[in-house]
Amino acid sequence: MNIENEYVYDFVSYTIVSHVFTLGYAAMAAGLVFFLVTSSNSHPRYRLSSALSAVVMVSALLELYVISQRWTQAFRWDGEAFVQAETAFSNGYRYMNWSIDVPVLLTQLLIVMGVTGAAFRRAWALFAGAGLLMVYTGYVGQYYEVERTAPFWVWGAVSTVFFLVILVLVYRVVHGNLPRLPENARGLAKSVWWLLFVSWMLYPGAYLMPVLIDGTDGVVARQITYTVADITSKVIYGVLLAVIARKVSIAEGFTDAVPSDVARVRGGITEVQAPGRV
Ligand code: RET
Repeated sequence: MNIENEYVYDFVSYTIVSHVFTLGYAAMAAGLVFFLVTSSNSHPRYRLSSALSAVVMVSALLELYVISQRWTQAFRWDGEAFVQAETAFSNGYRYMNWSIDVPVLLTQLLIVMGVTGAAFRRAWALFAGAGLLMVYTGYVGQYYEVERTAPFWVWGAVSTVFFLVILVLVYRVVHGNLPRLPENARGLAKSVWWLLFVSWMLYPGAYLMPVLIDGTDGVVARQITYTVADITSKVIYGVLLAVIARKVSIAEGFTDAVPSDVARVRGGITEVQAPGRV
């Protein structure tokens, strides 16, 4: 049982949550178009990252649409407030979505940072393993958020251990591979680390929200937190990786990236500038 089912909502609180869900899946739809349209801007080697962003967009779009429908079905207007209806609301859909998106988002990082071969396989296995364990242990814990008995804290703590493993690994993947990137992409790669760190921290914040803010304000704050986290950790993160992939592609001589950036057509002859000047 999630805490959302414990309350009666005034019109404003109920509709804010409803609108925030809509923003969430609309952002995923917009991201989907962006990633499909721009994937050919980078070298085929990095296009898989855009394809994976598209996968993340579709899975999150579906999940957020389902959760938003669930919100509508779980409460009904009784003339004064929104009260509990036949079905229960559940945040569990989010956890199921993360079990797709967490491994996929981390795989994108490996691709764009140029990790290949055995190093790729090793990091991927650690990311996928720790990612799934983090999500599923948290999933068990969230069932106890109303009573907040021992399992809520214990499973939350176990999940946090896997989260820390992921953070250390992400830090290493980003900073250990900076020298591989052209200079004009290094600052952006460091921003990816900060964006991931801050946006992923919002998820445990949302897990703890019933402890931090009790009542309907806590529910509104939690769904806003989730939506901000979703848009930054999936859409903005994907856009940043796409920009890095494009810069790396251009530096590696991928002349189709943005023709006006890398080549000047003079009298039908394409003159390619030296890598590093673009
Ligand atoms: C849980 C349980 C409480 C402890 C921790 C958690 C971490 C969740 C994270 C989720 C990230 C999700 C992403 C989804 C993108 O699609 C499971 C809430 C630490 C970090 C990035």
